[in-house]
Amino acid sequence: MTDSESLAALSHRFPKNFLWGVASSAFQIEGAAATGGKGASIWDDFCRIPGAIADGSDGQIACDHYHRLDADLDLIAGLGVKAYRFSISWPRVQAMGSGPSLKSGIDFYNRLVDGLLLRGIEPYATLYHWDLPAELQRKHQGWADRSTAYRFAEYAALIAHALGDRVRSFATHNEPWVTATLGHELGIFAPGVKNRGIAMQVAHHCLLSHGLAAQAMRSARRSVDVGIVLNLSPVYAASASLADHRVAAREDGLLVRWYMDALLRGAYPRDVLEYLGADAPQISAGDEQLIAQSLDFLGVNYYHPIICSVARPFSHAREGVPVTDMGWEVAPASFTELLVRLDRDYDLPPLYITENGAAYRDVLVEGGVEDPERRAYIESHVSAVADAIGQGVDVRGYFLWSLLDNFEWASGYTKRFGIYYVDYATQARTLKRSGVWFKNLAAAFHRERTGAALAAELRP
Ligand code: IFM
Repeated sequence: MTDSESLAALSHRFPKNFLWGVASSAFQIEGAAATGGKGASIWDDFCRIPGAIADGSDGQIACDHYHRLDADLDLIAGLGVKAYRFSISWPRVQAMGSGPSLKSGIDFYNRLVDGLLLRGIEPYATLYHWDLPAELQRKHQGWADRSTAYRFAEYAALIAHALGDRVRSFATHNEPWVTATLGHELGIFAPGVKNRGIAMQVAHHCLLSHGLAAQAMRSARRSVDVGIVLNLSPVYAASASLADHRVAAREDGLLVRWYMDALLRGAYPRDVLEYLGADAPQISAGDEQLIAQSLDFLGVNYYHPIICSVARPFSHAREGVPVTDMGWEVAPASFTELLVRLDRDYDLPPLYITENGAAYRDVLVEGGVEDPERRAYIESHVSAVADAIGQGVDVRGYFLWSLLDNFEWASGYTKRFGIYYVDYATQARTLKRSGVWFKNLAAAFHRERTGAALAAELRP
Protein backbone atom coordinates (compact mmCIF):
# COMPACT_ATOMS: atom_id res chain seq x y z
CA MET A 1 0.00 0.00 0.00
CA THR A 2 1.30 3.50 -0.75
CA ASP A 3 1.31 6.11 1.99
CA SER A 4 -1.72 7.83 0.55
CA GLU A 5 -3.63 4.55 0.23
CA SER A 6 -2.93 3.67 3.85
CA LEU A 7 -4.03 7.15 4.99
CA ALA A 8 -7.21 6.82 2.96
CA ALA A 9 -7.83 3.37 4.46
CA LEU A 10 -7.27 4.66 7.99
CA SER A 11 -9.47 7.69 7.48
CA HIS A 12 -12.26 5.42 6.21
CA ARG A 13 -12.48 3.81 9.62
CA PHE A 14 -13.93 6.99 11.15
CA PRO A 15 -17.51 8.21 10.95
CA LYS A 16 -18.24 10.95 8.46
CA ASN A 17 -18.57 13.77 11.00
CA PHE A 18 -15.48 12.80 12.94
CA LEU A 19 -13.50 15.80 14.12
CA TRP A 20 -9.73 16.09 13.85
CA GLY A 21 -8.03 18.69 15.99
CA VAL A 22 -4.98 19.76 17.93
CA ALA A 23 -4.78 20.84 21.56
CA SER A 24 -2.83 23.13 23.86
CA SER A 25 -3.28 24.90 27.20
CA ALA A 26 -2.93 28.49 28.33
CA PHE A 27 -0.07 28.31 30.83
CA GLN A 28 1.95 26.00 28.60
CA ILE A 29 2.01 28.30 25.58
CA GLU A 30 0.68 31.81 26.18
CA GLY A 31 3.47 33.55 28.11
CA ALA A 32 2.60 37.25 28.69
CA ALA A 33 2.42 36.30 32.32
CA ALA A 34 1.58 39.76 33.65
CA THR A 35 0.33 41.51 30.51
CA GLY A 36 -2.86 43.56 30.64
CA GLY A 37 -3.22 43.24 34.39
CA LYS A 38 -3.19 39.44 34.36
CA GLY A 39 -2.81 37.97 37.83
CA ALA A 40 -0.25 35.36 38.84
CA SER A 41 -1.27 31.72 38.88
CA ILE A 42 -0.21 28.97 41.27
CA TRP A 43 2.19 27.77 38.56
CA ASP A 44 3.97 31.15 38.58
CA ASP A 45 4.49 30.70 42.31
CA PHE A 46 5.44 27.03 42.00
CA CYS A 47 8.06 27.73 39.32
CA ARG A 48 9.90 29.95 41.81
CA ILE A 49 10.47 27.07 44.23
CA PRO A 50 14.07 25.91 43.78
CA GLY A 51 14.17 22.46 42.21
CA ALA A 52 10.44 22.34 41.39
CA ILE A 53 10.98 22.56 37.60
CA ALA A 54 13.59 20.30 35.97
CA ASP A 55 15.32 23.07 34.01
CA GLY A 56 14.51 25.89 36.43
CA SER A 57 12.25 27.49 33.81
CA ASP A 58 8.81 29.09 34.05
CA GLY A 59 5.85 30.19 31.95
CA GLN A 60 6.71 33.88 31.70
CA ILE A 61 7.28 33.69 27.94
CA ALA A 62 6.61 30.03 27.05
CA CYS A 63 5.76 29.95 23.31
CA ASP A 64 4.82 33.64 23.38
CA HIS A 65 1.51 32.57 21.90
CA TYR A 66 -0.23 35.64 23.36
CA HIS A 67 1.80 37.88 21.07
CA ARG A 68 1.85 35.49 18.12
CA LEU A 69 -1.81 34.59 18.11
CA ASP A 70 -2.59 35.20 14.45
CA ALA A 71 0.50 33.41 13.18
CA ASP A 72 -0.26 30.44 15.45
CA LEU A 73 -3.87 30.30 14.27
CA ASP A 74 -2.51 30.18 10.72
CA LEU A 75 -0.40 27.19 11.76
CA ILE A 76 -3.52 25.38 12.96
CA ALA A 77 -5.39 26.26 9.78
CA GLY A 78 -2.41 25.02 7.78
CA LEU A 79 -2.87 21.57 9.28
CA GLY A 80 -6.32 21.30 7.73
CA VAL A 81 -7.89 20.29 11.05
CA LYS A 82 -11.36 21.50 11.89
CA ALA A 83 -11.05 21.94 15.67
CA TYR A 84 -8.72 23.47 18.23
CA ARG A 85 -8.80 22.74 21.94
CA PHE A 86 -7.37 25.50 24.12
CA SER A 87 -7.75 26.55 27.73
CA ILE A 88 -8.67 29.87 29.24
CA SER A 89 -6.36 31.28 31.88
CA TRP A 90 -8.56 32.12 34.85
CA PRO A 91 -6.14 34.79 36.22
CA ARG A 92 -6.00 36.44 32.78
CA VAL A 93 -9.74 36.91 33.03
CA GLN A 94 -10.06 37.53 36.78
CA ALA A 95 -6.67 38.50 38.16
CA MET A 96 -7.58 37.64 41.76
CA GLY A 97 -10.00 34.82 40.94
CA SER A 98 -13.18 36.80 41.60
CA GLY A 99 -14.94 40.01 40.69
CA PRO A 100 -15.46 41.64 37.30
CA SER A 101 -13.56 40.40 34.29
CA LEU A 102 -10.46 42.04 32.88
CA LYS A 103 -11.17 43.56 29.50
CA SER A 104 -7.69 42.68 28.22
CA GLY A 105 -8.23 39.00 29.05
CA ILE A 106 -11.66 38.76 27.46
CA ASP A 107 -10.35 40.65 24.42
CA PHE A 108 -7.59 38.10 23.97
CA TYR A 109 -9.98 35.14 24.04
CA ASN A 110 -12.40 37.00 21.76
CA ARG A 111 -9.59 37.40 19.25
CA LEU A 112 -8.70 33.73 19.64
CA VAL A 113 -12.26 32.53 19.12
CA ASP A 114 -13.00 34.92 16.26
CA GLY A 115 -9.69 34.05 14.62
CA LEU A 116 -10.54 30.35 14.75
CA LEU A 117 -14.03 30.82 13.36
CA LEU A 118 -12.69 33.00 10.59
CA ARG A 119 -10.42 30.12 9.59
CA GLY A 120 -13.23 27.55 9.72
CA ILE A 121 -11.95 25.97 12.94
CA GLU A 122 -14.30 25.04 15.76
CA PRO A 123 -13.17 26.28 19.22
CA TYR A 124 -13.17 23.74 22.07
CA ALA A 125 -12.54 25.61 25.31
CA THR A 126 -11.40 24.28 28.68
CA LEU A 127 -11.97 26.50 31.71
CA TYR A 128 -9.36 25.08 34.04
CA HIS A 129 -6.07 23.58 32.96
CA TRP A 130 -4.30 23.95 36.33
CA ASP A 131 -3.51 27.68 36.44
CA LEU A 132 -5.52 28.70 39.49
CA PRO A 133 -5.30 32.41 40.36
CA ALA A 134 -2.49 32.54 42.94
CA GLU A 135 -4.56 34.81 45.15
CA LEU A 136 -7.07 32.02 45.77
CA GLN A 137 -4.25 29.75 46.94
CA ARG A 138 -2.35 32.35 48.96
CA LYS A 139 -5.38 33.69 50.83
CA HIS A 140 -8.01 30.96 50.65
CA GLN A 141 -6.19 27.56 50.37
CA GLY A 142 -7.19 27.12 46.74
CA TRP A 143 -9.09 23.95 45.88
CA ALA A 144 -8.75 22.68 49.43
CA ASP A 145 -11.39 25.23 50.38
CA ARG A 146 -14.99 24.72 49.34
CA SER A 147 -15.40 28.41 48.47
CA THR A 148 -13.12 27.96 45.43
CA ALA A 149 -15.78 25.75 43.83
CA TYR A 150 -18.24 28.65 44.05
CA ARG A 151 -15.68 31.16 42.70
CA PHE A 152 -15.12 28.76 39.80
CA ALA A 153 -18.82 28.65 38.98
CA GLU A 154 -18.90 32.47 38.85
CA TYR A 155 -15.89 32.47 36.52
CA ALA A 156 -17.59 29.81 34.37
CA ALA A 157 -20.77 31.89 34.06
CA LEU A 158 -18.72 34.94 33.15
CA ILE A 159 -17.00 32.98 30.36
CA ALA A 160 -20.31 31.59 29.10
CA HIS A 161 -21.63 35.14 28.85
CA ALA A 162 -18.51 36.41 27.11
CA LEU A 163 -17.79 33.58 24.66
CA GLY A 164 -20.82 31.29 24.67
CA ASP A 165 -22.38 33.01 21.66
CA ARG A 166 -19.51 31.61 19.53
CA VAL A 167 -18.07 28.71 21.52
CA ARG A 168 -20.36 25.75 21.83
CA SER A 169 -18.17 23.27 23.69
CA PHE A 170 -16.81 23.96 27.18
CA ALA A 171 -14.94 21.49 29.34
CA THR A 172 -14.88 22.55 32.97
CA HIS A 173 -11.70 20.83 34.19
CA ASN A 174 -8.73 19.23 32.57
CA GLU A 175 -7.59 16.12 34.45
CA PRO A 176 -8.82 16.81 38.01
CA TRP A 177 -6.85 13.73 39.15
CA VAL A 178 -3.67 15.66 38.32
CA THR A 179 -4.85 18.74 40.22
CA ALA A 180 -5.59 16.60 43.25
CA THR A 181 -2.95 13.89 43.24
CA LEU A 182 0.11 15.44 41.62
CA GLY A 183 -0.64 18.88 43.05
CA HIS A 184 -1.75 17.99 46.58
CA GLU A 185 -0.71 14.43 47.42
CA LEU A 186 2.65 14.00 45.72
CA GLY A 187 3.36 17.73 45.59
CA ILE A 188 5.25 17.49 42.29
CA PHE A 189 2.86 19.94 40.57
CA ALA A 190 1.53 23.27 41.79
CA PRO A 191 0.69 24.12 44.48
CA GLY A 192 3.11 21.50 45.84
CA VAL A 193 1.08 20.25 48.82
CA LYS A 194 1.86 16.74 50.14
CA ASN A 195 -1.12 15.46 52.05
CA ARG A 196 -3.49 12.74 50.92
CA GLY A 197 -6.45 13.99 52.96
CA ILE A 198 -6.15 17.44 51.40
CA ALA A 199 -5.72 15.87 47.96
CA MET A 200 -9.00 13.96 48.25
CA GLN A 201 -10.78 17.06 49.52
CA VAL A 202 -9.40 18.87 46.46
CA ALA A 203 -10.62 16.04 44.20
CA HIS A 204 -14.09 16.45 45.66
CA HIS A 205 -14.10 20.25 45.38
CA CYS A 206 -12.97 20.07 41.75
CA LEU A 207 -15.84 17.72 40.94
CA LEU A 208 -18.25 19.85 42.94
CA SER A 209 -17.05 22.92 41.03
CA HIS A 210 -17.68 21.05 37.79
CA GLY A 211 -21.31 20.47 38.78
CA LEU A 212 -21.79 24.05 39.93
CA ALA A 213 -20.11 25.42 36.80
CA ALA A 214 -22.24 23.22 34.53
CA GLN A 215 -25.38 24.64 36.14
CA ALA A 216 -24.08 28.21 36.02
CA MET A 217 -23.05 27.99 32.37
CA ARG A 218 -26.31 26.43 31.27
CA SER A 219 -28.31 29.13 33.02
CA ALA A 220 -26.10 31.80 31.47
CA ARG A 221 -26.44 30.29 27.96
CA ARG A 222 -28.75 27.45 27.10
CA SER A 223 -26.91 26.63 23.90
CA VAL A 224 -23.60 25.54 25.44
CA ASP A 225 -22.35 21.96 25.62
CA VAL A 226 -20.71 21.21 28.94
CA GLY A 227 -18.34 18.36 29.66
CA ILE A 228 -15.19 17.49 31.55
CA VAL A 229 -11.82 16.03 30.56
CA LEU A 230 -10.33 13.11 32.52
CA ASN A 231 -6.94 11.43 32.27
CA LEU A 232 -7.79 7.75 32.17
CA SER A 233 -5.73 4.60 31.75
CA PRO A 234 -6.20 0.89 32.07
CA VAL A 235 -4.57 -0.20 35.32
CA TYR A 236 -2.77 -3.55 35.28
CA ALA A 237 -1.21 -5.68 37.99
CA ALA A 238 2.51 -6.16 37.36
CA SER A 239 2.30 -9.86 38.21
CA ALA A 240 -0.23 -12.61 38.81
CA SER A 241 0.10 -12.19 42.58
CA LEU A 242 -3.03 -11.43 44.53
CA ALA A 243 -1.24 -8.59 46.32
CA ASP A 244 -0.38 -6.84 43.05
CA HIS A 245 -3.95 -7.31 41.81
CA ARG A 246 -5.22 -5.68 44.99
CA VAL A 247 -2.98 -2.67 44.41
CA ALA A 248 -4.19 -2.43 40.80
CA ALA A 249 -7.85 -2.54 41.85
CA ARG A 250 -7.19 0.20 44.40
CA GLU A 251 -5.38 2.44 41.90
CA ASP A 252 -8.12 1.90 39.32
CA GLY A 253 -10.55 3.02 42.01
CA LEU A 254 -8.59 6.21 42.67
CA LEU A 255 -7.80 7.09 39.04
CA VAL A 256 -10.80 5.89 37.06
CA ARG A 257 -13.81 4.94 39.20
CA TRP A 258 -13.53 7.86 41.64
CA TYR A 259 -14.17 10.31 38.81
CA MET A 260 -16.32 8.20 36.48
CA ASP A 261 -18.64 6.96 39.21
CA ALA A 262 -19.10 10.42 40.69
CA LEU A 263 -19.83 11.98 37.30
CA LEU A 264 -21.90 9.24 35.72
CA ARG A 265 -23.40 7.30 38.63
CA GLY A 266 -23.89 10.09 41.13
CA ALA A 267 -21.93 8.39 43.92
CA TYR A 268 -18.30 7.86 44.84
CA PRO A 269 -17.23 4.21 44.87
CA ARG A 270 -17.86 2.92 48.40
CA ASP A 271 -14.79 0.66 48.39
CA VAL A 272 -12.55 3.66 47.65
CA LEU A 273 -14.15 5.73 50.41
CA GLU A 274 -13.60 2.84 52.83
CA TYR A 275 -9.99 2.44 51.74
CA LEU A 276 -9.38 6.18 52.24
CA GLY A 277 -10.69 6.07 55.79
CA ALA A 278 -9.65 9.26 57.58
CA ASP A 279 -8.38 10.70 54.27
CA ALA A 280 -11.85 10.56 52.69
CA PRO A 281 -13.19 14.03 51.87
CA GLN A 282 -15.99 15.82 53.64
CA ILE A 283 -18.99 15.56 51.37
CA SER A 284 -22.02 17.69 52.13
CA ALA A 285 -25.56 16.42 51.60
CA GLY A 286 -26.52 16.81 47.95
CA ASP A 287 -22.95 17.15 46.64
CA GLU A 288 -22.94 13.84 44.81
CA GLN A 289 -26.16 14.68 42.96
CA LEU A 290 -24.75 18.10 42.10
CA ILE A 291 -21.63 16.57 40.59
CA ALA A 292 -23.61 14.21 38.38
CA GLN A 293 -25.04 16.90 36.10
CA SER A 294 -25.83 15.53 32.67
CA LEU A 295 -22.73 15.64 30.47
CA ASP A 296 -22.90 16.71 26.84
CA PHE A 297 -19.57 14.99 26.27
CA LEU A 298 -16.71 13.36 28.10
CA GLY A 299 -13.12 14.16 27.13
CA VAL A 300 -10.63 11.32 27.49
CA ASN A 301 -6.90 11.98 27.67
CA TYR A 302 -4.86 8.82 27.15
CA TYR A 303 -1.10 8.41 27.00
CA HIS A 304 -0.09 5.09 28.61
CA PRO A 305 -1.31 2.31 30.90
CA ILE A 306 -0.57 2.16 34.63
CA ILE A 307 1.29 -0.83 36.05
CA CYS A 308 0.88 -1.67 39.73
CA SER A 309 2.78 -3.78 42.20
CA VAL A 310 3.21 -3.70 45.93
CA ALA A 311 6.75 -2.41 45.44
CA ARG A 312 5.80 0.17 42.76
CA PRO A 313 2.13 1.03 43.11
CA PHE A 314 1.95 3.42 40.15
CA SER A 315 4.40 2.80 37.34
CA HIS A 316 4.10 4.17 33.81
CA ALA A 317 5.62 1.21 31.97
CA ARG A 318 6.30 -2.49 32.12
CA GLU A 319 9.90 -3.71 32.08
CA GLY A 320 11.61 -3.80 28.70
CA VAL A 321 8.83 -2.29 26.57
CA PRO A 322 9.14 0.72 24.21
CA VAL A 323 8.66 3.99 26.07
CA THR A 324 8.47 7.65 25.07
CA ASP A 325 10.83 10.34 26.33
CA MET A 326 8.58 10.64 29.40
CA GLY A 327 9.29 6.98 30.19
CA TRP A 328 5.65 6.20 29.37
CA GLU A 329 4.83 2.82 27.83
CA VAL A 330 3.66 2.87 24.22
CA ALA A 331 0.52 0.73 24.39
CA PRO A 332 -2.11 1.50 21.76
CA ALA A 333 -4.10 -1.69 22.42
CA SER A 334 -4.60 -0.46 26.00
CA PHE A 335 -6.22 2.66 24.54
CA THR A 336 -8.83 0.55 22.75
CA GLU A 337 -9.30 -1.52 25.87
CA LEU A 338 -9.88 1.60 27.97
CA LEU A 339 -12.51 3.00 25.61
CA VAL A 340 -14.34 -0.31 25.33
CA ARG A 341 -14.30 -0.72 29.11
CA LEU A 342 -15.71 2.78 29.68
CA ASP A 343 -18.45 2.04 27.19
CA ARG A 344 -19.23 -1.27 28.87
CA ASP A 345 -19.24 0.03 32.44
CA TYR A 346 -20.95 3.40 32.10
CA ASP A 347 -23.86 5.05 30.36
CA LEU A 348 -21.60 7.40 28.41
CA PRO A 349 -22.22 10.68 26.64
CA PRO A 350 -20.34 11.10 23.33
CA LEU A 351 -16.59 10.79 23.84
CA TYR A 352 -13.85 13.01 22.48
CA ILE A 353 -10.21 12.07 22.68
CA THR A 354 -9.15 15.43 24.03
CA GLU A 355 -5.44 14.56 24.30
CA ASN A 356 -3.14 11.90 22.95
CA GLY A 357 0.44 12.27 21.79
CA ALA A 358 4.04 11.64 22.74
CA ALA A 359 7.27 13.35 23.75
CA TYR A 360 10.45 12.34 21.96
CA ARG A 361 13.91 13.89 21.78
CA ASP A 362 13.59 15.98 18.66
CA VAL A 363 16.47 17.66 16.90
CA LEU A 364 16.20 20.32 14.28
CA VAL A 365 18.50 19.33 11.42
CA GLU A 366 18.76 21.51 8.32
CA GLY A 367 15.41 23.10 8.99
CA GLY A 368 13.49 19.87 9.60
CA VAL A 369 12.60 17.42 12.38
CA GLU A 370 12.46 13.71 11.58
CA ASP A 371 10.40 12.05 14.34
CA PRO A 372 9.41 8.58 13.13
CA GLU A 373 8.68 7.37 16.67
CA ARG A 374 6.09 10.11 17.27
CA ARG A 375 4.52 9.44 13.91
CA ALA A 376 4.30 5.72 14.72
CA TYR A 377 2.84 6.55 18.14
CA ILE A 378 0.15 8.78 16.65
CA GLU A 379 -0.69 6.38 13.84
CA SER A 380 -1.04 3.39 16.16
CA HIS A 381 -3.16 5.34 18.63
CA VAL A 382 -5.42 6.80 15.96
CA SER A 383 -5.87 3.26 14.73
CA ALA A 384 -6.64 2.15 18.31
CA VAL A 385 -9.45 4.72 18.42
CA ALA A 386 -10.79 3.34 15.14
CA ASP A 387 -10.73 -0.14 16.70
CA ALA A 388 -12.84 1.13 19.60
CA ILE A 389 -15.28 2.80 17.22
CA GLY A 390 -15.44 -0.49 15.33
CA GLN A 391 -16.51 -2.11 18.60
CA GLY A 392 -19.35 0.34 19.01
CA VAL A 393 -17.83 3.13 21.14
CA ASP A 394 -19.22 6.56 20.25
CA VAL A 395 -16.03 8.61 19.79
CA ARG A 396 -16.65 11.88 17.95
CA GLY A 397 -13.21 13.47 17.70
CA TYR A 398 -9.47 13.20 18.25
CA PHE A 399 -7.27 16.09 19.44
CA LEU A 400 -3.56 15.57 19.11
CA TRP A 401 -1.42 16.79 22.00
CA SER A 402 0.13 19.11 21.18
CA LEU A 403 0.07 21.87 18.60
CA LEU A 404 3.43 23.25 19.77
CA ASP A 405 6.31 22.10 21.91
CA ASN A 406 5.60 23.82 25.19
CA PHE A 407 6.15 24.13 28.94
CA GLU A 408 5.74 20.55 30.13
CA TRP A 409 5.01 21.43 33.77
CA ALA A 410 7.60 20.01 36.21
CA SER A 411 9.73 18.94 33.21
CA GLY A 412 9.93 22.55 32.01
CA TYR A 413 11.01 22.76 28.38
CA THR A 414 12.97 19.51 28.46
CA LYS A 415 10.16 17.43 26.93
CA ARG A 416 8.72 18.09 23.50
CA PHE A 417 5.16 16.98 22.68
CA GLY A 418 4.46 19.32 19.77
CA ILE A 419 3.91 18.55 16.13
CA TYR A 420 5.46 21.97 15.61
CA TYR A 421 9.00 22.19 16.90
CA VAL A 422 9.60 25.44 18.83
CA ASP A 423 13.02 27.04 18.90
CA TYR A 424 12.64 28.87 22.21
CA ALA A 425 15.49 31.27 21.45
CA THR A 426 13.86 32.62 18.29
CA GLN A 427 10.28 31.35 18.76
CA ALA A 428 10.46 29.91 15.23
CA ARG A 429 8.03 27.05 14.64
CA THR A 430 8.84 24.11 12.34
CA LEU A 431 6.34 21.43 11.37
CA LYS A 432 7.81 18.05 12.33
CA ARG A 433 7.50 15.06 10.01
CA SER A 434 4.82 13.60 12.32
CA GLY A 435 2.86 16.83 11.83
CA VAL A 436 3.06 16.39 8.08
CA TRP A 437 1.65 12.89 8.53
CA PHE A 438 -1.21 14.19 10.71
CA LYS A 439 -1.95 16.92 8.21
CA ASN A 440 -2.05 14.30 5.44
CA LEU A 441 -4.43 12.20 7.51
CA ALA A 442 -6.80 15.15 7.98
CA ALA A 443 -6.55 15.90 4.26
CA ALA A 444 -7.22 12.28 3.30
CA PHE A 445 -10.21 12.20 5.65
CA HIS A 446 -11.74 15.37 4.25
CA ARG A 447 -11.00 14.36 0.65
CA GLU A 448 -12.63 10.96 1.14
CA ARG A 449 -15.62 12.52 2.86
CA THR A 450 -16.09 15.21 0.24
CA GLY A 451 -15.72 12.58 -2.47
CA ALA A 452 -18.29 10.34 -0.79
CA ALA A 453 -20.70 13.25 -0.27
CA LEU A 454 -20.36 14.27 -3.91
CA ALA A 455 -20.91 10.71 -5.08
CA ALA A 456 -24.04 10.48 -2.92
CA GLU A 457 -25.34 13.72 -4.39
CA LEU A 458 -24.72 12.53 -7.95
CA ARG A 459 -26.36 9.15 -7.36
CA PRO A 460 -29.66 9.03 -9.28
O1 IFM B 1 1.20 18.47 28.85
C1 IFM B 1 0.25 17.71 29.51
C2 IFM B 1 -1.09 18.38 29.49
O2 IFM B 1 -1.03 19.65 30.05
C3 IFM B 1 -2.10 17.57 30.27
N1 IFM B 1 -2.13 16.20 29.84
C4 IFM B 1 -0.86 15.52 29.70
C5 IFM B 1 0.10 16.34 28.87
C6 IFM B 1 1.45 15.62 28.74
O3 IFM B 1 2.01 15.43 29.99
